[in-house]
Amino acid sequence: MPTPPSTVAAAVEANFDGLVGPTHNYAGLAFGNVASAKNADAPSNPRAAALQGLAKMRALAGLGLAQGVLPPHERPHLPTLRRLGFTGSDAQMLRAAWQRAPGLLAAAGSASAMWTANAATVSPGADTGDGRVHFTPANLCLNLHRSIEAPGSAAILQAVFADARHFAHHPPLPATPALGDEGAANHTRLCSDYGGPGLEIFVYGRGDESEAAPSRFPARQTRLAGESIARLHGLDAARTLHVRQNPAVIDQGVFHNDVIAVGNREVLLYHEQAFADAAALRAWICTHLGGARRPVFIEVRERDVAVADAVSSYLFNSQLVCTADGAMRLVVAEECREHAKVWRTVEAIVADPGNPITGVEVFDLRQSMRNGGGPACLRLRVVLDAAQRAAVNPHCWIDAATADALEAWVRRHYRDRLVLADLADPQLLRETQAALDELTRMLRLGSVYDFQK
Ligand code: SUG
Repeated sequence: MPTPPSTVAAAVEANFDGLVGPTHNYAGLAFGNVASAKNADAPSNPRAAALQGLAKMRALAGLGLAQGVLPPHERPHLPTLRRLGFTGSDAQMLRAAWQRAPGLLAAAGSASAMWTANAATVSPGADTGDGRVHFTPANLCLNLHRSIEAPGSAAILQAVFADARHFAHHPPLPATPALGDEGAANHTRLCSDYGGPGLEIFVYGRGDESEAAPSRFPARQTRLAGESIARLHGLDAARTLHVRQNPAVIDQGVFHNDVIAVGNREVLLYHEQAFADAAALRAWICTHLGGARRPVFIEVRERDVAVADAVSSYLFNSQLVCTADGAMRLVVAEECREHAKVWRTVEAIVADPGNPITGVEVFDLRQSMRNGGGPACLRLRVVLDAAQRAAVNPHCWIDAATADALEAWVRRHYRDRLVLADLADPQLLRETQAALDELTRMLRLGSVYDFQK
C-alpha cells in the first residue's frame, strides 16, 4: 500500500543524542580507535564533556530540528563487577577491582554509552513490514566496556519509545563475534523524503571467509548481523543492501563506517576509499532510489583529504541535517576547521551548487573527540511521522527550557576532572547514582537503572 502523501511530508528525522555521563574518562579501551589509544590515561573533564554535548543539542533544536536526549547509563556498573566475581559492599567491590583488575573497573566505569549511534539500528516505519519504527540494540560484543551497554540501551529505548502501537523493540543479537553489531554507525538510509520508502544500506567489515579482512585492527561489524537485523525489521529485500567496507581503511582507524561516510536523504558523502566497491554501491543506489529526488554523491578524494586526516578531523563523522527550508547543513567538529585541507573541502562542498548542502555548523566536542566520538557518534537518528513523534516520551525532547534544566543538572552533579583511580571512589558512585536518579525524574523515564530496581 503506498504511503499517503501527508504522512510522507510530515515525517522528520529526529536526532537523539546521548548525554555524556558523570564518569566520562579516557581509558584507552577501544583497540583500533586511534583517538582512544592516543589519549589513554589523560585526565578528563566530564562536566565540560556533557556541556559540549548539550550545546550541540541546543543549537540543533534551535535550527528547528527534532532533537531528543537519551540519558547516560549507570557507571561504574556494579552488576558487571558482581558478574566478574567481585563481592562485598559497593565500596569493597570498587576497591578490589581497582587493585586486582583495573582494566575491568575501567570497562565497568566507561561512559561510552554517550555514543548513541552505537546504541541500536533503527528502521523507520516506511521501510518496515508492519509500519512501526523498529529498534535493535547493538550487542557491541567486541569490546567489554561497550558490550555492557546493550541491556541499558534496550531499557532506555523502551522507556523513551514505549508505545507498542508505534515502536517495536527487538532484543540485541546474540553476543558473539560472528554476529558483531555496532548499530546505526554502520547503517545508512537514503530516500527522497524521510516519510517515504528508503534504501537501507548496511555496511560490514567482516563478511564470509572469501572476503579480505583487515589485518591490523578488528572489523567490528559483521554482514551476518546486518542481514539478521534486516530480517527482524521486515525490510524489503529490494531496498536493502549489504556493502563491504574497505578493510584497508579499518586498518587506518576507521572502526565504524560513520568515520568515513555519511548519508542523509538523497545525499551520500564519503571518502573514495570508504567502500570495497563504491562504483557498485552508487549504481545500486541510482537504480533503486524511488521518489522525486535523484541521488547526489559527494566523493572526497585521497589527494584532498587523506584517510588519516579524515580520522583525525572526523570530517565524515559530521551530521548532515535538513533544515525546515529543505536545505542541508553539515554539522562538524571544531577539528575540521583547524585542518586546512579538511576545511577547504568543507568550504568547497558548501559552495558547490551541485549538492543541497548550503551551510556548516561547527561545534567544540573535544572531550568526546578525544575518545574517537564526533558529532555523528553522539546521535541516534529516528525517522518519525507525526503520530510516532507524538508517541515519544515528551520529556526527552530538547528545547531551550530542557537544555537549561539539563545544563543546571550537569553543573550541580558533575566533576570537572576525572582520572582512572577516581572510578574506585565510592563517593563518585554515590554522586552518579544521585544524579541519575534525579535525571530519570526530570525525564519521567521511570526506573531504568539497576540501582533503582
Ligand atoms: O567504540 N570509544 C568509542 C567511540 C565510538 C564512536 N562511535 C561512532 N563512531 N559511531 C568506540 O571506539 C573509547 C573509550 C575509552 O578508551 O575510554 C571508546 O569506547
